[in-house]
Amino acid sequence: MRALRPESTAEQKSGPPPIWLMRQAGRYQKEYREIREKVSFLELCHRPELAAEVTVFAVRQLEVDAAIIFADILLILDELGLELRFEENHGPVFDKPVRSLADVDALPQVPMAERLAYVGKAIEIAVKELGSTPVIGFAGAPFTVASYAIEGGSSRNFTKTKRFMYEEPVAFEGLMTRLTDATIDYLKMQIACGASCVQLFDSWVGCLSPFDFDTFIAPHMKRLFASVAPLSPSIYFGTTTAGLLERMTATGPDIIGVDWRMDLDTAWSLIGHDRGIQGNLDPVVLLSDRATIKTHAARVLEQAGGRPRHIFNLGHGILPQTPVDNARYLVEIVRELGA
Ligand code: 1CP
Repeated sequence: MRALRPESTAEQKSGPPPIWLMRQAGRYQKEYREIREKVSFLELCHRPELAAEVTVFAVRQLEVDAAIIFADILLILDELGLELRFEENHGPVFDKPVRSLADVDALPQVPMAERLAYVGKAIEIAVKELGSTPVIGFAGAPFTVASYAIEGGSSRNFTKTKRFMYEEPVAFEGLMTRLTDATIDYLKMQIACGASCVQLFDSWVGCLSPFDFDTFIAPHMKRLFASVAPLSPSIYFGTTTAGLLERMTATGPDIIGVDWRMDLDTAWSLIGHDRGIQGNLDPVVLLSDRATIKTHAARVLEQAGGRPRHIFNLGHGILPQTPVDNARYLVEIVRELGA
């Protein structure tokens, strides 16, 4: 938890940075695939004992410093009635996308914390199992979640999302407000259930211009972080965010998560060293040999400069074809080099 605390200063430097890996529980693990042969992904999310089991297993297998609760950023949309399903080899599909003001107005008012209580239950179980290892709670940031709602699934260029934002600003604003309310409710519940910190996944926000971020996104993120700040530290993660880092920082998170498309030291200068940074090894490096992993991990550590508020992580989720041994080696080498 040291990395999360603002009072950490350069003078206090000691030891390697904390490390965890985005998507550390998942398909690259044989044990996860075995569970998934018996239950669907959504069933796994809905069963607290099983969700906690895969969460805890990842921590023990990789020997990382934090757990992230097993869940998904899209669960919130399912509860809003968009009818989430996962198509084989195709990813998420929503049969009832949001494409008009009428669609936004028709979204049901649901008690989100209550509906997603099964995630809270999984957090409680994982916290109990893990003792002093912190459990990170999470949600999708409203823009990234809105993109799935509007596109009806994954997207490459976010054309439907952006057209909706430009042509129907009132409806888009309404959708963002609804998602922000639901996300605040959901995160507060996760913190109450024992999450030590929360991460907001704004994976696709980097598709926006700085002007669009300021106009359509920033006010919602400010409200979100202001609501969470009294209760828990927060991490704001996005990819291809080089043009947005100062703006993301200004919305109020404690830590910014960055991908590998930018040097960590350059990113940290833009964010400001009074904030923490998380990242930023390219997940593809983990498909390589040990010498390559060591070289690239050393570069990230060098760029972090031994400052105490660095959390070592990948720049995006671990890839399904990653050998488990390579992920374990990364954790080992970061501890060794950072010592
Ligand atoms: O078993 C399977 O096939 C399911 C694959 C899978 C997994 C393991 C999905 C479907 N979600 C998850 C778990 C998950 N998702 C976690 C918890 C596990 C952990 O980190 O250890 C987290 C934090 C997420 C977050 C998530 N889901 C994001 C944000 C992070 C990111 O990678 O950018 C996004 C975009 C999703 C949506 C999603 N969930 C699953 C799929 C296939 C997708 C679509 C991704 C896309 O559009 O490209």
